[in-house]
Amino acid sequence: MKTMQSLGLALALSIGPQCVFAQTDLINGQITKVDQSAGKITIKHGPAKRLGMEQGMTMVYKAQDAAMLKAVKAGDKIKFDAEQVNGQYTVTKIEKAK
Ligand SMILES: [Cu+2]
Repeated sequence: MKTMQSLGLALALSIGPQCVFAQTDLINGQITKVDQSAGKITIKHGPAKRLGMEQGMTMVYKAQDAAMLKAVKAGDKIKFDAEQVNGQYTVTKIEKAK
């Protein structure tokens, strides 16, 4: 019985960190341009296989919320998340990278 309990604990420990990692699995990038009036942002980013981008590139994303663009500026290094909304690549989350 004791063995079962420690096995369960070991499983919980090994699963935990992976879940945290999945949630923070953002794309690394650097902002090259912010266009607040158009609600768009240009990001030079690394591979984002989840979005079908095998290699790094520079491209324009729509901002999900225009307010997101107020906190960032060209040259900022960021971590971001994006998804395709109505065929348009849209940034859903931006975090400043340290
Ligand atoms: Cu891209």
